[in-house]
Amino acid sequence: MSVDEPGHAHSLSTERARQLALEQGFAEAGLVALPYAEEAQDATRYAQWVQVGRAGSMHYLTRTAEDGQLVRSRVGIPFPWARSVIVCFAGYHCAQPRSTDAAAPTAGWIARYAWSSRADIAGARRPSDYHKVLLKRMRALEERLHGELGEFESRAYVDTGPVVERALATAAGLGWTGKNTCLIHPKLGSYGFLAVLVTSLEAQAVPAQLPVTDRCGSCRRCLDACPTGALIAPYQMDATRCISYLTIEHKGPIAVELMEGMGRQVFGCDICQDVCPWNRKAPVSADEELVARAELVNPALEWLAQMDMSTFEQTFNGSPVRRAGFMGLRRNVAIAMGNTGVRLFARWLHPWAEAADEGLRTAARWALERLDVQAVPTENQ
Ligand code: B12
Ligand code: SF4
Ligand code: SF4
Repeated sequence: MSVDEPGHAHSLSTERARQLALEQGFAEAGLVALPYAEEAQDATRYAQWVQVGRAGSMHYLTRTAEDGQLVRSRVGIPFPWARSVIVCFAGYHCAQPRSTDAAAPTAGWIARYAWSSRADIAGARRPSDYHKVLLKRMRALEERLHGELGEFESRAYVDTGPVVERALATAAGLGWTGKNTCLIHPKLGSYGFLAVLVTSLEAQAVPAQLPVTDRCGSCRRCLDACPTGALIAPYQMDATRCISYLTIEHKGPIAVELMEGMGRQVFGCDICQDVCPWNRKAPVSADEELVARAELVNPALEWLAQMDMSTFEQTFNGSPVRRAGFMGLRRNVAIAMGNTGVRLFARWLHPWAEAADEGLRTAARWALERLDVQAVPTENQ
């Protein structure tokens, strides 16, 4: 079927967009015609979220255009030429345990999305990062469309573009916004990445896809399970309390009152998705470029603690975990150690309690106190 049907020069149908996305290896895809019906409501929600300080130090979320509007609140602000967005979903669910399953008391937790690997030319497993893996697919999709339709404006993004991907995914009919704020696909669940291609193509006037209705019902498992109270109300997150933000995005010392709730999470957090019933039935993803690395599932805290800068680089080069940084990961490990009740960890925590890095020092001192082991006194104490 041709994309460019008579009377629809430079236009695109949902079916064709979806077909091309699936050919690139995505599990699902949809098309949004701009402006979409809920755009004003989403823009208001976004502005309110930013206004009350929920974005913390993620300043890229609060950037404004010359007229004062938040750049991300509507696709048309950064991209005045945009007429449609192709939204793609790539699953990363796997058979490995959940963060909420029983585990060794000395094990930490790295979020599922960061476990990924792919085979290199020699067949060896190398860490992979969904940003790179999926951007390559989006660029191939973009190229196919340009081959078929010629000149038009387009921008492909995975996570880092100035758009609210979950709002677009909902508008594309890929799922609903759960009370945990994740995009939940009715069959694939929420363990999925989103990728977008913003285009100047008119979306063809096919009957609009039906929005997926909210299927959370009376459930509130995610709200009850969130250990730091980041889900302040259904569908509302205070990112500054979210373990994912604290362990990945936030640099420096973490507020002491949040440390206990962080439990054993050393990079990201899966709790509000691991308790979600819609992820119980979700199929395991067969994506060859997003295969779980066994060593990152329930990693021993001691293994992470003994890493020096060079082993950190070797282990996490090409992996999303690198974003936390060497000191950031070590800080998170210190907090997780404090939450284990395993006093033997004091041998790592004592030297860290004297570290020059304030984030690590604060975390290690708190952990020692929590393990009820006396911290080595310093001139500051
Ligand atoms: C900043 C950010 C974070 C922040 C803040 C998260 C947040 N809830 O806002 C932190 C660091 C905490 C974070 C954590 C995670 N993130 Co993140 N993150 C982003 C990023 C870059 C921007 C999100 C954003 O704009 N937030 C602002 C709020 C207001 O937007 P929103 O939550 O998306 O809400 C919109 C809609 O949901 C809707 N909406 C809001 N309220 C309501 C209420 C109702 C009733 C309804 C119907 C709709 C609705 O309108 C909002 C505004 O338009 C996106 C990528 C992107 N460019 O969009 C990835 C993204 C959202 N993250 C992703 C992932 C995978 C994660 C983690 C699972 C990682 C992990 N395991 O640690 C956790 C999940 C935590 C959670 N429960 O959301 C995926 C989500 C995939 C999915 N299936 O939902 C994305 C899309 C990245 C990607 N390309 O795949 N993330
Ligand atoms: S990712 Fe963790 S900390 Fe963040 S909202 Fe979900 S359960 Fe709470
Ligand atoms: S745990 Fe329950 S309330 Fe939370 S997102 Fe899943 S279905 Fe919705």
